[in-house]
Amino acid sequence: MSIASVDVTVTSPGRNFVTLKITTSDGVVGWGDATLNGRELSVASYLSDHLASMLIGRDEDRIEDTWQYLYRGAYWRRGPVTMAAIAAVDMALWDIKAKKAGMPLYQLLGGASRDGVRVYAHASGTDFEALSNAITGYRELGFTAVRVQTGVPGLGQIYGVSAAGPGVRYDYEPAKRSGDRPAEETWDTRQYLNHMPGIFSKIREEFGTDLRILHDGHHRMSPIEAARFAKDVEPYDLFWLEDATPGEDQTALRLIRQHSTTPLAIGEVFNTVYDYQTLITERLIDYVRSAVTHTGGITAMKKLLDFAAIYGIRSGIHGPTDISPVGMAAALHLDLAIHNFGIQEYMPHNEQTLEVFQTSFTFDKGFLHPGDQPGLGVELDEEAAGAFEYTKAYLPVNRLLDGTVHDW
Ligand code: CS2
Ligand code: MG
Repeated sequence: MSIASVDVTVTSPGRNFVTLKITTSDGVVGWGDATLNGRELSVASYLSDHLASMLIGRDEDRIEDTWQYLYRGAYWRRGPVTMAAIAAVDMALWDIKAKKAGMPLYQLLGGASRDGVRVYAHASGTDFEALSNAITGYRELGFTAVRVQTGVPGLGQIYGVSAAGPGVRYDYEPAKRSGDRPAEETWDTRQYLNHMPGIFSKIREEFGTDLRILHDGHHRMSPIEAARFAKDVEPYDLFWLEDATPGEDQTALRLIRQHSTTPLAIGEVFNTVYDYQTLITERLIDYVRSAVTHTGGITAMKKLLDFAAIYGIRSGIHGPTDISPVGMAAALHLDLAIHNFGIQEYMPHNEQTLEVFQTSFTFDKGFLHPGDQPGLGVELDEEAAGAFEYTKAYLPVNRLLDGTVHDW
């Protein structure tokens, strides 16, 4: 058998997604997520204009060889666009292999190492009252872990903070439909540094010590600011502090480690194991944050997590709404199988998205399970997808009070 056709679908049921479909010569279909928030069309073109023709006629069972062919053979390596395209091909081929074997993908990855995958929700609010309502709401849904983000007095809308009032589901869309230009937001690290420790203190007072609290710094602190923040929040026992400082300079995290034992997570903007090499071998992080969709797929992610396991580092796979249900399912199969599982991010997709993607993963009392359908367990309804046209949408640009473009 061989790969007979390769198709790319760009659809926008409330937000943009890119999905790859690979069909074999005897009609087995595999799906891959190629969604790169704000740069979706770049990945769609990389797949349609460059990779599709190279894949036709290849043996669909040779997943490792195809991965190496697309990575090493491309000459131009790494980067989010390339690795999202390779990831989509890889996911689709694993989906096909598991369907042909008649088993859920996690069985091909070594079988289940746990009964379910602990997930965390995004609780946010413009002030503590709204944040507290959001935490309460997610706890009532059975979540045992929440990422907490809140407004900072004096600053306007901050990314990652739901603008919905009390009583409305507290999540946010990671990309705004703002025409040809991203929206802009204002930031001031000093106000943030002075405000957040008090918020964590109030959360612990109100919700006790069992609740796992995560927080995302979105790369906005300098290394020394991140070191101060990580030290200041130590008493509140965070499950992790994410993206405390820009991670391209991996050695910057040495400074944070020197000052604090707050667990660190980084990597949602990384796309190969090389982005982690110092972080992992020097144990500068505790959780690997990459998305399967942005890191070359299941083949690459399994190798990265096995490498991290040697150093006592666990998974914290990225799972926002700008990872499609296909990418989420790929994460869940890995989460269920690997030994060094940490936690899985879970921002539930909206109703329109779940009309387009037929999913089989299930949520129960704070845990997800990928299901036991053969393959990934997600199918794209191409007809439903056709009803939602691509619409430009971008993450906001972040500026300091004096107008300087700031880290994101
Ligand atoms: C966030 C995301 O999920 C997270 O940890 O950082 O909202 C992230 O900013 C977006 O997924 C980027 O597209
Ligand atoms: Mg993040």
